[in-house]
Amino acid sequence: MAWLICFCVFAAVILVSLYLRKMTLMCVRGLLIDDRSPPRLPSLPIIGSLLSLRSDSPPHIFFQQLQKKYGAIYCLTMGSHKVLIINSHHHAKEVLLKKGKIFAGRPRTVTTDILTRDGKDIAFADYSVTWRFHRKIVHGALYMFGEGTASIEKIICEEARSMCEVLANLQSSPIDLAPELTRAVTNVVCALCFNSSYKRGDPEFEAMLKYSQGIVDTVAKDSLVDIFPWLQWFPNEDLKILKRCVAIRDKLLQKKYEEHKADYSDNVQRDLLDALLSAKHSSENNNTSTQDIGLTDDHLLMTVGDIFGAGVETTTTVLKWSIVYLIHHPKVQKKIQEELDTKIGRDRHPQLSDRGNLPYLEATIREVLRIRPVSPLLIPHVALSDSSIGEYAVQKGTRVIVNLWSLHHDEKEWKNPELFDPERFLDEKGNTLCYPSVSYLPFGAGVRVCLGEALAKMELFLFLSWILQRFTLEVPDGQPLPGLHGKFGVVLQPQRFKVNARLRIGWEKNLQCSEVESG
Ligand code: PLO
Repeated sequence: MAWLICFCVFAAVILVSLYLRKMTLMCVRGLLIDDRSPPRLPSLPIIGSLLSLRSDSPPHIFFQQLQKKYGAIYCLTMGSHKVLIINSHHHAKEVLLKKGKIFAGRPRTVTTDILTRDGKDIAFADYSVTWRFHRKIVHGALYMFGEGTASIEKIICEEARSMCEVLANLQSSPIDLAPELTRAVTNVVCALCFNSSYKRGDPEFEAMLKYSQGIVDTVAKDSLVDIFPWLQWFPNEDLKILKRCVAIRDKLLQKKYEEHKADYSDNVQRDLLDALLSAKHSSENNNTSTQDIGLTDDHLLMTVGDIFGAGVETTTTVLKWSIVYLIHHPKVQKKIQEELDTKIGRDRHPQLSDRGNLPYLEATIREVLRIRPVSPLLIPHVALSDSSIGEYAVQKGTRVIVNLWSLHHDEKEWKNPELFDPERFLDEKGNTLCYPSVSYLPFGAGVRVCLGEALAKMELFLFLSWILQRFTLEVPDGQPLPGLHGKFGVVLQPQRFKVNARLRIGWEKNLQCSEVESG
């Protein structure tokens, strides 16, 4: 009996001491974690920080304003997800570059899952072996059919020529340039992805314009349904639009896919889709399961859809913003034209080899990308393991939003950040390009950096130089200047506006011969 009592006392002592040890450890850890947690917005069960996020400003501007109260890095809760908002370039570079692999995850959301068949694309797919493999193929193919070839310059110039012809024929009537710009940019991406192009008024192109806008308006903009996924089971007009637009896009992609499969040959690779098909065939020949490696039909279609969608919407948006700012700043426009007149003249069209000779135009493109970044909040990242940012601990699964808008409008980094001033990217003499601040990441950085950066820069340079060599863009008489705020979404688009594209003196006759000559 005595030994039983002894045993019970002994066991009780052990249990109590173990319990106390665990409690002490938890307290210490809790203290440590709390100490190392960034400032936090108030949060309630279920709805999270929603009440503190009510604002008339779009998210990128509101997040920038919240810095005054919470500092450059703070956290909030969206539904059940912890979200960190990064507003400084130090922290942004730690997330994107230094710890790029740790923060390379992507959240799954209702709208992006609809767009990408549950993350079978590149931009919105989570980090995985499949994702890495796809990115590598696309990277190679983009180089093979775009950046790395002379033919892409020819394609862009041909589209620029056709666009200028349309503008010349619409003299003295105010026009919405958006459809023409979009067609030109679409045809470049179409050549790259599908080795095809669209003529003006092609019904398939008109359908594409519509579905793409529907997707931009409804996908990945932190709508309530992405925060509270259970809302998808209630009537939701945006989700209906998104599903309808995605269905139209998928039909179009499927058609291109079938056409490519029908006349595919192992010996000729015509475009990105052929490059993907070739990778699929070689893995099938090697008896590797396409399921395992992620080369299913769904993966191929979603990847092409991504490149096509990104290629069209991003470059078109930057071109539109460039025109908005050029109309607001006629002096900048005039300076670019003077540069074009002296360095190129009227006897030939601009070429990629002129890029180094037109610093003022390049500086203007950099300034547009600074003042109106295409994607002001980038696409959210997710921590794939426990880590840290600056002095703060970050737990696995935390979502991280890099507010590019704050980086590009940081008063400590940029003089008068609200001012449109291309000269900030030029040295004192105005001849040499420079970066006055490191707080500048228009294409993101690191593991998830934009795949189309080089192509986009070529297109922006060629389209803008062709247009400004021939035309002066002005706001039509009696019309207000286009708005500068834009519409927040997965890309920050300017509101619709009309312009007069007036042929410059001396170009009335010159246009024809310069168009025919290939340079
Ligand atoms: C644009 C509308 C298209 O129909 C589908 C599409 C695919 C890829 C997306 C793109 C949209 C918007 C811009 C995105 C791109 C992937 C990378 C790019 C989000 C939604 C940016 C800016 O990160």
